[in-house]
Amino acid sequence: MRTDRILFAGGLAAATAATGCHRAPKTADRPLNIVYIMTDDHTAQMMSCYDRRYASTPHLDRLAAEGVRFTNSFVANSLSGPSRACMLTGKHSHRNGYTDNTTCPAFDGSQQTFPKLLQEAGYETALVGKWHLGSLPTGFDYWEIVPGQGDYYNPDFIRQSGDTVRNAGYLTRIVTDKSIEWLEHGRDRSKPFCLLVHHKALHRNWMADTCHLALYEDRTFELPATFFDDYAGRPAAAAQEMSIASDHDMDPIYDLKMWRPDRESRLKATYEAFVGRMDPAQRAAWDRFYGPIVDEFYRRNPQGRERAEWKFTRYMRDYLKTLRSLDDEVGRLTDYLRDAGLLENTLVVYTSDQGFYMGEHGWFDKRFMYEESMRTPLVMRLPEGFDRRGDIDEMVQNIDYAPTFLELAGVPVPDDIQGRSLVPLLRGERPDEWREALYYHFYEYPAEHMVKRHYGVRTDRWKLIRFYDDIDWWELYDLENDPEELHNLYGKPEYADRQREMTEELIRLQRQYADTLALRLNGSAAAAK
Ligand code: SGN
Ligand code: CA
Repeated sequence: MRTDRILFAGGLAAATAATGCHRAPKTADRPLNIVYIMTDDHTAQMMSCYDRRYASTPHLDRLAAEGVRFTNSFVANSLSGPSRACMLTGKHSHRNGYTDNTTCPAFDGSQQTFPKLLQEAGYETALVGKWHLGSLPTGFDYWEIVPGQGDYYNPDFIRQSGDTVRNAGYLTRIVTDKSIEWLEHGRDRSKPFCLLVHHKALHRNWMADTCHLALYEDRTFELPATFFDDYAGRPAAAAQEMSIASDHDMDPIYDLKMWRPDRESRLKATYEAFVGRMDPAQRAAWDRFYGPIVDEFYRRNPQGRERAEWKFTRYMRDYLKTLRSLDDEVGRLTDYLRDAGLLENTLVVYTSDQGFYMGEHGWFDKRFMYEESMRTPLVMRLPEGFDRRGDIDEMVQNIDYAPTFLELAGVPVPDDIQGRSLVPLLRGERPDEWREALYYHFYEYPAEHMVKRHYGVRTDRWKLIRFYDDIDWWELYDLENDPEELHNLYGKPEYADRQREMTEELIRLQRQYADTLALRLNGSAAAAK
């Protein structure tokens, strides 16, 4: 690997020569900037450029309309910390060491990450918002992060000085304010920059800004066809604790704000801590809005199917209200970049740390390798010189961001990075040997939501999953004929050849990525079937 510093007077062109694979865009005399916006739990079903049923996200859609939309974008491990570690390192979880949010105390910040490599190459690097990796950020000239999951209202921020400071206001706005402040006044303008704007929104429990509380109250939403799934043939799906219908899993008080002094729940105290952060005006607006809904809920006290549907409606409305701030704030940041004359020379990326269930299979949350949570939205507004527009259909994964940013910056991609640079796709090339299969491995069990450990492989049409640990269970899906993944074909004689091919592909990827734990686990009798 080449680690020497690249000088930016003609740096991009120099790097082109060094790597031999970088056709310099029009702006070759100016290195490109990167603004990497990532949200939390924002799923493609709730982004109108992907799905028009529920949400309207004009500012996000505009990024896609002015750039590209990835139609097959996936994560390697559908959970916040692990997903962030994959994107920082360009490596699968078993290689970056951050496999889950509960047993991993801290991301090892001494390892190679793309911000560090950009910084070494002369970039100014910054991070604002959610980090969620236990340790403090490394590789950034400037950072300001929320502790853990952060708070929507009057959030604390940890600063580089080590101080924790409370900021008045609503988090999604504050993250944008701080980002713009750094772009305007904080950075060294003689250098290209890479800014990570990482929002807490739309993480549970979907607390909207007071100015958006009244929105969408007239909206109802068609239930997903699989809302009342019976999980036949899928014991791990049956064992999860992420059901909207269950008051244990989706708590009416905590998740849906149905707080009343005489009602108790597992998460009531957590909710009280959240609203306890509000100032009197915020709290008054909050209570004014939710008060009548709370009264009506306990008066009617819906049960069974009616209760599940009522919960789904409230969940969807709260999620949409919270999304409204996010879309507006992405618009505000993009406008700033345009007004400051930065947009033409900047790659703007928008993605989420994973997808999310909006009632499919009856669920909220993520974790599973099933489509809704393995997928993640990904759009990019491209800098001048990249003429690709519209959809990119190749399968891409969050381990690809690091090599993409490095190649765009003219920094050689180290050999141990497992992702692939998306730059050829952004240039409109159609590499014949693009990857044909994706690898996935989820580890957080036993833990909240009780999704069992599993790994698997996905091609454009087929998906093979193996759940392990306190279960040994395989699933095979035909995504073309069964996009909702309801019919487990594993073990059916007519699919024996397909099953063998997919098992071979799984082992091939585990070898390629050196997932030694999984390879060892494959040694069980089940794998040999
Ligand atoms: C919290 C949430 C969970 C969520 C995890 C992981 N519970 O623990 O619902 O699955 O985060 O989310 S809560 O009671 O704290 O809201 S992640 O996106 O950060 O991985
Ligand atoms: Ca998340």
